Amino acid sequence: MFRSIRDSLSRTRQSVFGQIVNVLGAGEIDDETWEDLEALLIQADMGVPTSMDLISAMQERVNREGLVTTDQLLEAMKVEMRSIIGEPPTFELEEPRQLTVVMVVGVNGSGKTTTIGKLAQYYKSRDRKVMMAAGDTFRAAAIDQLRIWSERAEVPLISGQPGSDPAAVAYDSIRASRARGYDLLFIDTAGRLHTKFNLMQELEKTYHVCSQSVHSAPHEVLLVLDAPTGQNALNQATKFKESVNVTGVVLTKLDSTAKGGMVFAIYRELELPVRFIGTGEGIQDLAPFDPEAFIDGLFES
Ligand SMILES: Nc1nc2c(ncn2[C@@H]2O[C@H](COP(=O)(O)OP(=O)(O)O)[C@@H](O)[C@H]2O)c(=O)[nH]1
Ligand SMILES: [Mg+2]
Repeated sequence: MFRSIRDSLSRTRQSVFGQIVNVLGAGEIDDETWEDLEALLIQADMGVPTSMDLISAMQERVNREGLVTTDQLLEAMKVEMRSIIGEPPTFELEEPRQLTVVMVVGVNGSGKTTTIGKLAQYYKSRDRKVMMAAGDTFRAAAIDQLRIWSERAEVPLISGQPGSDPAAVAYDSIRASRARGYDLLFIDTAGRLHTKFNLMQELEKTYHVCSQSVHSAPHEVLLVLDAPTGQNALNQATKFKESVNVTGVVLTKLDSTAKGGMVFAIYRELELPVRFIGTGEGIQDLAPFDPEAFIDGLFES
């Protein structure tokens, strides 16, 4: 697991955080050092407010504690990064109950369907009885794609006809999970609709069906964000948050970008916990988010 987070951060480490180590080790800390640091953090997609907060927290420590060596500065940065992440709220997905319903939302191409395949495999291997629902009914190909993942993970799939009502598929899948004794249901959703439908309204309908059918469902609404799209992904996230009660983030494609700093913007700006990281296109390429491993992975060479 550690290796997987570490490997997926190699681009971030090489391009940005490696330079941060150089800046911190370049000699006396002056205004230019802080400016260079801030530029690098923004380049890593930490976002302006989060980067500025981190810099001022570090400046305060440098002044108060008289930090000078590269090691001291790096350690201070890691501690401040860790405090941005804080302690996550309870992960409802992993709490014991008869049936846990998880909606997976996000724009097209962010990695929802792939992530459901990976999550199904991950939790199946942890002795959960997993089922999937093909709630992206607007494209026949989306249903087929989830079917392939359900076969790979060897978990059952509930689907409807292409073009059918996604909320009805959600309803059917909840009934099927109950009837067949499954305890973890992942519902895939559309990321873009034909123009006559409103995506957020459709998601709200599915959300409503879940909450009407199972006590306090959906227990998690996981928002899948595509790390390479950076600030754009953060803007989308705000829209999803306004519409459904998003409870956590899966950050995908961290293996293909240098923008690992996004994790901190997700915590600080969106106030959402990151639950998993996508580290590739295969079924095993998923790592539970571990703050210490993540932060260490940004710096270690
Ligand atoms: N490199 C990489 N590619 C990913 C990852 N997650 C998903 N993808 C790819 O992103 C593309 C879109 O994924 P898909 O699951 O269809 O997205 P959806 O439209 O949100 O359901 C596919 O080509 C996936 O293989 C990841 O963690 N790393
Ligand atoms: Mg999909």
